[in-house]
Amino acid sequence: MLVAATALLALPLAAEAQQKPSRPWAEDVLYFVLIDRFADGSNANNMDVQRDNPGGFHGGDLVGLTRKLDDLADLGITAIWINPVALNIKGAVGAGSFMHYGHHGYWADDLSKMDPRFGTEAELKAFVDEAHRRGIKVLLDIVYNHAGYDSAYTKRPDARDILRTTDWGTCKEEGDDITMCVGGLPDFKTEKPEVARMVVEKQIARAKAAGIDGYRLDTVKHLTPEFWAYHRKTMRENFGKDFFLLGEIFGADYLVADAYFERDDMDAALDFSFKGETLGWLQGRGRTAAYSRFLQKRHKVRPGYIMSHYLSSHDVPMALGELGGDVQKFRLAAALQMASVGMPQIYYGEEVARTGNDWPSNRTDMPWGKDATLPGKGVKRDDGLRDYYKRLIAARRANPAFAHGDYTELAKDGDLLVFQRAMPDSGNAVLVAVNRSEKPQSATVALPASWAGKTVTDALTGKALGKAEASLALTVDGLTAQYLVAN
Ligand SMILES: [Ca+2]
Ligand SMILES: [Ca+2]
Repeated sequence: MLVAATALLALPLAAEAQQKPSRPWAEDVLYFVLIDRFADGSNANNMDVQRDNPGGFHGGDLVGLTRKLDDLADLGITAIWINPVALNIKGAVGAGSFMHYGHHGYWADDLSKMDPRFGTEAELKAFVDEAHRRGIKVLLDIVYNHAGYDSAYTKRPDARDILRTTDWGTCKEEGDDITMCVGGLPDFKTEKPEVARMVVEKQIARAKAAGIDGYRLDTVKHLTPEFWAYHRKTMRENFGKDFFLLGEIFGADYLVADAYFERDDMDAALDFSFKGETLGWLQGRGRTAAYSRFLQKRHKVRPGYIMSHYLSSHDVPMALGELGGDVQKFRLAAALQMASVGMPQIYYGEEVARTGNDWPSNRTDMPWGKDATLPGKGVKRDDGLRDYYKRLIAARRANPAFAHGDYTELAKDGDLLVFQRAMPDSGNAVLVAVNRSEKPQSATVALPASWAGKTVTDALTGKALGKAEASLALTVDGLTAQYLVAN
């Protein structure tokens, strides 16, 4: 019944482009979707679907994703990053039972066309309009650095002028960062202005027609600073000054990303440091004081720029898998993520305990449980974890101190970390307490002066802890996080 109702609701297309959400990017909670693995909304675009092959196409598309927007709005996320949608190669890499196809969108065959497996340009626009109607922004993933294996580019008469490639459409992984073939993928010679224009301009019309809010930029460190300067200028000319650019500078933390921010090449970068530090601390590696110092240092990001911190992605093992399936510890990781400065990024399905670990199992189907949506129909999911994520996200959105506040360490001895996120100007403050041990831990912490006379409440449970005084004797249960607020 639920499925039939949502299918009907998604049918009428928005008559006009919806107004873009005006929320500052620093306040967004991002959700990253691999379209092929999320929701199959149309059989008509299913070609070569092999749901038993972890490297195959599983049939998900933009129509299916659009039908799930109410579900994502209910989770509380405010922006969605979708994988590249340019036409991908038809062939596969690999042999036997594991043939790896371009189901992820990163192996372009023709940048000027859209991959029909994901949908049509009209369906992309309908998805963006419906997202905007719910206050959700859309980031489109864009690859400028390389083409897919054995793509149509390799077969062009001028292939050697535009690509580092061989006749068989792959390339040795050698050279420097700029000229190497990442993963053996033929490298576009983007240091040539005409090639830079080709890869950039072929993708503008589609994004413009759809009303996309910004790009997630792939393989940033494999293109030159001159390319990124040209790119920023071209984006602003075409989309206006607010078009958001989130770069994947592989391995970067705020220090590495700063060279790009200093030149204003982009607005934000993926934070490759958060996951390892956080899982390491939760697994008992390293002292609480050192982890607290790490969280504090993340605030040193250049003002006006954003680091987007994740726990899992399509390029790294799933965090829950790395924690050995320990959902309680994973909850603590999510609580730390939502309490930290930057743009938290949820990788599809980790909010319902999607199973998987390292590639290719980090790209499994979105678990839909009893919902009849393919390809993840019948796949077990943890709705209790989703409820927990809803509470984390709601608390983050209700308290601007999470996005904008400073960081003050309050307790860092043993296994209990307590810190304050506060905005001195507005008075909004949150105390975050996370206990990584299995036993209850206690600490006495100072409370913000602005809390005097108010009731201290744990925003995650709704439980009142009493009237605020100058300090609070806090006890946190084993493997538990608290977000203390005053009201
Ligand atoms: Ca489909
Ligand atoms: Ca390159």
